[in-house]
Amino acid sequence: MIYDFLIQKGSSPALAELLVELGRAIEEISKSILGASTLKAGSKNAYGEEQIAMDVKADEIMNRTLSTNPYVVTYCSEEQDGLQPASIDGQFSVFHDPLDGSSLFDVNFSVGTIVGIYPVADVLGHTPREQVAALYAVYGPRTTVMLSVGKGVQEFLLTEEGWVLVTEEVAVTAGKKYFAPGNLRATAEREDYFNLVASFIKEKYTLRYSGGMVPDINHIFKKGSGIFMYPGMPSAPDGKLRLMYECGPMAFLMEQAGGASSNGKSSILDLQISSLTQKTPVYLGVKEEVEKVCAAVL
Ligand code: P6P
Repeated sequence: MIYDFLIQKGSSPALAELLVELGRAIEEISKSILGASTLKAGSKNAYGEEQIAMDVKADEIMNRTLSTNPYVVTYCSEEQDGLQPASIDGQFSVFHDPLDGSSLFDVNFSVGTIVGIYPVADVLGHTPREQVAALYAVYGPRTTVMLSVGKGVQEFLLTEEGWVLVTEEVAVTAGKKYFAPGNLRATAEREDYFNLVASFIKEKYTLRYSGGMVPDINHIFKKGSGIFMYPGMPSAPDGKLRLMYECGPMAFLMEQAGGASSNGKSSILDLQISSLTQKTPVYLGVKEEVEKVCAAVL
């Protein structure tokens, strides 16, 4: 019983119940993906980006779950513009990217859902270190979830009988050398990033990059080793990935698994939240690799 496991891990009953509900939402998204259209929905998200039908469907499933949950006071989807009210007596604000990597959906690459949960109604001025839980789901050949309630990282598998715990202690320590160099375009504008990527190539690192943040980082968690990079560049100094919906939850999970996160200068978890749409350069993975990257990038 996932609820009992979460309580044993130190989760409050309210948080455990919320996470069980999120598990049901992820199960519904997973089933919806099986026969989903890859066509555009004819709508745009809060940033004016074209949506596919599955973007809209996943967003609707997540928002329906959050808007009716008694423990959620506010929630915000990366697809929408601004905090949405839920239950006035709720204690958590929830941020989610309902279908990360949807540009890869038509080519049938793995995509994911990312969630960060805060114990405050208004996160502005707070930091991602204050998250009480973070998770992501990978919709691949199998549907799995990586979750932390602040006591390490656990992995769950969706089966016909429901969710089962498959890994009780996910650890990112060291091992085979993998690298996931996002935003390679930046090497044309940044000699430091060009030289860093070249150093990984010269040291015969194995490339593991699909263009989907969730499967690319899941590879690091499952192999226990690797480095994911998505730097900024002069034309986009803060890069592309958003603190609330992608980098904050992933940094929480990575540091809970013994890895490290950075924006090039400090832990992602210590960045002050000044906007719900703020972006940040992001480096995630084995501590030594993150330290190497921070020493190399200007
Ligand atoms: P690029 C997917 O669109 C995404 O938001 C992340 O999942 C991924 O890490 C990144 O963008 C990939 O960006 O520039 O390689 O297409």
